[in-house]
Amino acid sequence: MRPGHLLCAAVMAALSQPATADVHIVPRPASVELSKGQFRVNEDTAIAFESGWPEAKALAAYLQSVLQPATGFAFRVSPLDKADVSANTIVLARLTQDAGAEAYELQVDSGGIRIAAPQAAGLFYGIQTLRQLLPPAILSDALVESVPWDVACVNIEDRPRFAWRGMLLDVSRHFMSMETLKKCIDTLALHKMNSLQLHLTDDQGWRIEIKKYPKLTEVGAWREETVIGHASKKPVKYDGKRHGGFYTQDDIRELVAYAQERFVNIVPEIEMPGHAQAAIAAYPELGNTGETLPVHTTWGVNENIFNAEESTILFLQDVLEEVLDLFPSTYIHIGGDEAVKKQWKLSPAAQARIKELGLKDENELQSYFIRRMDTFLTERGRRLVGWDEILEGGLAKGATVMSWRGVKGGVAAARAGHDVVMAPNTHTYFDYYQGDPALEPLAIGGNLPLDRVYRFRPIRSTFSEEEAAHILGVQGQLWTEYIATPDYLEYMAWPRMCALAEIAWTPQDLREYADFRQRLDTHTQRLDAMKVNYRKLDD
Ligand code: TNX
Repeated sequence: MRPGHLLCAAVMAALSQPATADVHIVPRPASVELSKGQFRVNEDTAIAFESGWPEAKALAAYLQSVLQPATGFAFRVSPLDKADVSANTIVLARLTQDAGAEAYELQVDSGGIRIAAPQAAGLFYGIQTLRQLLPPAILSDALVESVPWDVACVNIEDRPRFAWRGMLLDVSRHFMSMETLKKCIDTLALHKMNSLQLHLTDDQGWRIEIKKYPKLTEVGAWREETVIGHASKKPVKYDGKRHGGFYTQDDIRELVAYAQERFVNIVPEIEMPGHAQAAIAAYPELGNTGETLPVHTTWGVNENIFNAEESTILFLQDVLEEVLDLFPSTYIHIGGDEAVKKQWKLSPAAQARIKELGLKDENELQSYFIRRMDTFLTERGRRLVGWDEILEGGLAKGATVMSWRGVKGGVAAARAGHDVVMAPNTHTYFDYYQGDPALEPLAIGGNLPLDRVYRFRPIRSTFSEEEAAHILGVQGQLWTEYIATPDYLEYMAWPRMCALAEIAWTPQDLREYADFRQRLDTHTQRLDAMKVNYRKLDD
């Protein structure tokens, strides 16, 4: 037998444990032991939480709130020391051994259910697994009658592979409602995803209220019209309809709190120095030409970038100051991609600035710009993250790199000692087609079917242990040039985000496409119950 066959046999043995024979959890847990029998949730089932653990109390209420709508049962909630836990109880308990911040154990026997974790996040993920052990209809927000709410007897020990399990949502190209964002957070949480990067600013719209600079939203949040069809198709046609919207600071606070309750960290992205036309439309002095520009109405890389004057750097730091007040995230994304240097090359002011600072060229000016933001954020206890272009011209040590132009930038960054989030357009751009373009709704281009996403390996076999430790995780991107509605957003996101969740969570040696694909047949019933408009599976 060739070595390949041996490896294959070992993987097959792992995959054929009874584990996934009857439980179809996505992402697949690290360890599942299935035994005979089941526990039936009924109108007398109670919930008990570890006494003196306020987060467990809050999660008991959360568990009650997710089990009630479909079952119609009350689920009495009480602390463990007061509860009669002899039978018919779902217990949320503290696990004393240090299994990791997000780890949990879940045991089901015919008498009851016990979820235990060292920290609250683990309890939350145990609850998500429990929701998937119940019949898919449990995820319905309306009463579902005559379903036996049975849970198979099982012993699960689980923890994530990566700490950064993310999705990017571009709310600049198309504004998305609070309701859409909340549903998105709920769906991510079910998949144990823990990071949502909001791409809040770009050429086509500025989407966050900044008190000090009201024109950013008064002017920058609205564009006169939007290109129809693919932007590369000439002649370009426009719809003549004003598009826009923004999140007030109260909206942002509400959203951050909603996400926190679901263990999702929102990473704000404020783009600089490129992708800046909406901001320049609001405050022309931020640009290089003095020209008054409109908020951009078509797609593509744009040469209108911020100038690098001290006043502009301070303006953007004022913006970040308000952003930091709203978002508790350690990581703050400053963009950094696709900053075309043409205007800096032509601008006498930019050239004078390069001289004054003793820099070599425009790349070093970008690097200076980013370093200023890095120092600003670091002084405030935060960490800068940016697209892989921030490596060009040198990068401050503490900065984190998001690798989008394939994995090359990420590999180089990890080698240079930076933390990395893998977000390559080769495997994680969910704005790309997922089937034959002739049969799919209009997308930006590309070809990224589900199985290709699934096969992505964030850690290369050539990485040293130290380099591998710099890979924080993975992120799936939803750029929304061609995604104008919540339905289409869900169509592009799911089930590809299910595949990404499994890359992010499941040990590599338990990942196998055929096994995943089989579980998806059950899992899509859950998405149906949640009314998520996922793309139907190919056979
Ligand atoms: C490149 S990815 C961009 C975005 C576009 C996306 C479309 C990145 C850092 N920049 O501005 O929306 O391609 O796929």
